[in-house]
Amino acid sequence: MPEGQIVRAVSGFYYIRSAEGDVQCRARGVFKKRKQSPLVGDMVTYEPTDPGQGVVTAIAPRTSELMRPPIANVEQAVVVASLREPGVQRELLDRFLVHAEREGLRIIICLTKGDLVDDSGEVDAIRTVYDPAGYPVLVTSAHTGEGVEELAAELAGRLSVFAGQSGVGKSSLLNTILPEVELATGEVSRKLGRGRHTTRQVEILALPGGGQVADTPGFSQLSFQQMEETALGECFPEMALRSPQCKFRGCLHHNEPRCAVQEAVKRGEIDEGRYRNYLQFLDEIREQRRY
Ligand SMILES: Nc1nc2c(ncn2[C@@H]2O[C@H](COP(=O)(O)OP(=O)(O)OP(=O)(O)O)[C@@H](O)[C@H]2O)c(=O)[nH]1
Ligand SMILES: [Mg+2]
Ligand SMILES: [Zn+2]
Repeated sequence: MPEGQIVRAVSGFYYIRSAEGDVQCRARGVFKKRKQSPLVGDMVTYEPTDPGQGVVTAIAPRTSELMRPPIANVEQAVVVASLREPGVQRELLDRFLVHAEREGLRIIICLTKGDLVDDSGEVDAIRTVYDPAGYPVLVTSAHTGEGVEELAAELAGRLSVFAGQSGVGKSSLLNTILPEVELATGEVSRKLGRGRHTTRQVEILALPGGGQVADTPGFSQLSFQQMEETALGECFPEMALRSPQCKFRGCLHHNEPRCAVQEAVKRGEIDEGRYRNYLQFLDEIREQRRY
């Protein structure tokens, strides 16, 4: 039976790209019974029915899986945040970073709308926070083309996902990288100061030089279901690096004595804002486990 990759999903239909061409499929009922659902990015086997149509019969094991945005098998996450309209939301950024780390993804932080800020102080401050975690920070502008070539080079040859709040300019940036596609973009609401959820579906697009990139709908909430307390620290690279020096194995870096992470925060080697977000997430995970 033929195989292919799900590149888009719309209300129960899966659009599959395969050597045979593009095929529109439904999923076999058995997936629903198993509470399994195909995701964009899945490599699947399908059974052709009519020309250009078929039924998904099997899903290959995933190398990674994100629930928000929902996509499988990505290798790299481009975490998109805008410097203005709306400004960078550090907490949401850190939330997504945890999920991307958990899936072992390569990560790039992409700051958009660089044309709206004149001094570099703000960007430098963000770099100071994320350098110790090992995340490259790229500044881009869909209006001036700043950083676009650099970003395109990072996308080459792999499957990446653009993820971030609504209105930060994910689709606009992809339009500058992929001039032959015309993704819809939407104004940021002046009144609410946020985007209007213009992109409604996850869609995988082919890059001209090889590789693929997925545009996704913006999100503003992200929870930590099915995450263990002890796994959280592993998703903050600058903390994971130091935890072997903590006195206690399984240290949660909260109020344990002789904790290398808390000491590094005090010395200013770990950003305080990152650490605060870590504690906030730890609290949320504990709350969830209570039920
Ligand atoms: N000044 C400036 N505005 C930009 C830039 N990139 C995007 N915008 C504007 O930001 C608004 C939102 O852009 P979109 O590309 O639709 O944002 P998005 O992240 O795809 O939003 P959703 O699809 O809702 O998740 C639009 O009005 C764009 O014109 C930029 O580099 N500079
Ligand atoms: Mg969009
Ligand atoms: Zn510790």
